[in-house]
Amino acid sequence: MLGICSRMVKVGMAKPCGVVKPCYLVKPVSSSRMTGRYLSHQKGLPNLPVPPLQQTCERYITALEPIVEVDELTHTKELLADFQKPGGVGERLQRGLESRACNTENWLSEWWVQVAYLDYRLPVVVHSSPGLVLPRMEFSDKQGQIRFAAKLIAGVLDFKTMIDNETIPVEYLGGKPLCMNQYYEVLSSCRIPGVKRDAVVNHAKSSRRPQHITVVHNFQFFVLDVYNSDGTPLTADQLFVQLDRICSSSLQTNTEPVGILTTQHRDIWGKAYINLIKDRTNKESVSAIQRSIFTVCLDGPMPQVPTNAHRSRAAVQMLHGGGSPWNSGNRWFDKTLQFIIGEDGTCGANYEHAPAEGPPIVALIDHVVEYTRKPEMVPSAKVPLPMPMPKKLHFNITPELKKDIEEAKRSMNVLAEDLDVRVIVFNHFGKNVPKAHKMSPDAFIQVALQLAYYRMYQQCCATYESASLRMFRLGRTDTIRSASSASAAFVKAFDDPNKQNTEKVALMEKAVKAHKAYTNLAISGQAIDRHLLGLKMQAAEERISTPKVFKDTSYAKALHYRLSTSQVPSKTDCVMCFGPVVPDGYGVCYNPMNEHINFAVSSFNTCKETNTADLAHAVENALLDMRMLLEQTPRAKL
Ligand code: COA
Ligand code: HC5
Repeated sequence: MLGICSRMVKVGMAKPCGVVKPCYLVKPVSSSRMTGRYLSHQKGLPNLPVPPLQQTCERYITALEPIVEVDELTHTKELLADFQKPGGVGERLQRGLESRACNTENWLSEWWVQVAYLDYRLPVVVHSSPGLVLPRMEFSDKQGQIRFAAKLIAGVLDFKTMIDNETIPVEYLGGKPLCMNQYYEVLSSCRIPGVKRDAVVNHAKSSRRPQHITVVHNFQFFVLDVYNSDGTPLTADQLFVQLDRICSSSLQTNTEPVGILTTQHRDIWGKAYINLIKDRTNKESVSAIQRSIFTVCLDGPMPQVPTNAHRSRAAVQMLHGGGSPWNSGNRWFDKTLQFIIGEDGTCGANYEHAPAEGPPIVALIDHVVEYTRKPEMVPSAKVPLPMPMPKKLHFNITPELKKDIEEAKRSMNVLAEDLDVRVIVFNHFGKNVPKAHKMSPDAFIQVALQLAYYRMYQQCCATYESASLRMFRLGRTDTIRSASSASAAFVKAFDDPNKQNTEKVALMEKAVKAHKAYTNLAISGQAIDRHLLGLKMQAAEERISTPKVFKDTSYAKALHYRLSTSQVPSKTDCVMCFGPVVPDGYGVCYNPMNEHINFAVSSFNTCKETNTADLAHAVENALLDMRMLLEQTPRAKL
């Protein structure tokens, strides 16, 4: 079994004191609090390996076969032969990487966070930060909204106790324990914009641990202390009182929604940020948001849509807020974790991706949802401690900042218009059917995606699926390349009337097995993408010119992921969503449950070649047709 699962093995978590330093912190904060058991768990994890050079070169060629032209492949083979010849540049870079691996906790993580996130300059909104849509809750007015928000906050604080006590259950993948560092990075942290490169700060480990969250309502920000003076967390009832006070004191919509600045292109926001924090009040307000444990967005309405489009509208709300007339200004998108709650029962989250992958966020949310479903506690007889009024955060908006805000609104609205995101619930089957046919459900879904794409475009495309590297200390992700020669052979044969069903089934089995094999090598640190990135980064580090293999059209094609996909499983019946990573591509996130699969599919309206609804429909048909083929075809005994 290879699903990420947690076993109730309590492992005390220790402060990453130097040994397990979160490498993407710009200014590492003091590291004296965590104790031994977390450290010994982390220390016991293997180091991320550097795969053999020749293996990566061979696997790279194999991966290119279904996605580049024959002459491009021939050319790339020549470049690779030169790259890996004895005494060549490849060997030198490989040695450099191996020595980096000996001298760091993880040779890749810091580079990855820089390249994938902090140096990436498109807005985090849609382009980087995922949204998470929870099932619609049973409330439909302001009181219901804040009652639910109060419970949710209490649930997050309950989870935080496990973080503070260092008792998050260790998770396992394929029977191996996983790195737990990401759990310690998602609360009390925030991205900080820079003019050329961003940074992430985490205040959870500072000596003055943050005691407050931020709440946004009608585009106005408030600081809400969530601990009583005796150190106990505020109860849901106390939180309700405080949220009610916040809402009553922010009945008017703020006409200068400073939060919208965080939706901007990062260079533009980086410049505006310098201006913004020149003012002392602004600087203090921004700092309060950055330091807060997390943010709660109490949203206003969203545009009316038919009932069957509610989940898709919720995906829009979680990804970007719907544009400036709706809720995009009711956010601080740099905040690592924002919980979003509408008045109509819609709820979910948006998270800034740099500090962590989806699974830790989902584990936190699963816990919170379970917590909110517990029957209401009878208010304790104890007289509640007096609570200070939540503090409103003030901003002084100069004419220049006003211009920046207007510009941010315009860009956000263009992006909101451009994104077409749809949530579909595939109700016919879930993991049960592939399992009954002795196939990996994830591989089955990925092969179906390949079939769907091929049917729409009569070609295969470079496809990305996230693979967890958390078996290794400070591991993040590598790429599973779902378009393989085996998947190409299957999708080409599927609608070919000259092929027998038995042959199609054999090709399907081969494709599914090839995918599972790639998955297994990816999660064990033997995939190609992060290694190739590492070799390229090592060349930059050693100040030698970028080797030709990385300037090659094949490399560009290999990285142009028209299908960017990710499986994010959860206990709760929810769905994660993200945007495409190329202008002419799709984002596909799915949550396979036992008897159904939740999908979120996205693409850009400005691209004439893509269509979200068509791909979603094609995926449903591919899944159904693959099942039909299996059911109609007697298989040889395995
Ligand atoms: N026959 C029967 N059952 C099978 C099977 C087979 N041939 N192969 C797998 N299964 C079962 C598994 O035992 C597992 O059972 P469970 O439901 O009881 O857990 C289930 O099917 C799912 O396995 P599979 O579909 O193969 O996928 P996986 O759970 O191993 O996940 C990845 C694959 C790639 C998603 C996973 O390895 C991973 O890396 N996840 C992290 C991704 C991530 O980080 N995403 C977010 C990025 S921000
Ligand atoms: C709430 C979870 C959303 C999943 C986000 C995700 O899969 O991000 C991928 C991260 C990675 O390193 O593979 C990137 N991707 C969205 C481009 C697939």
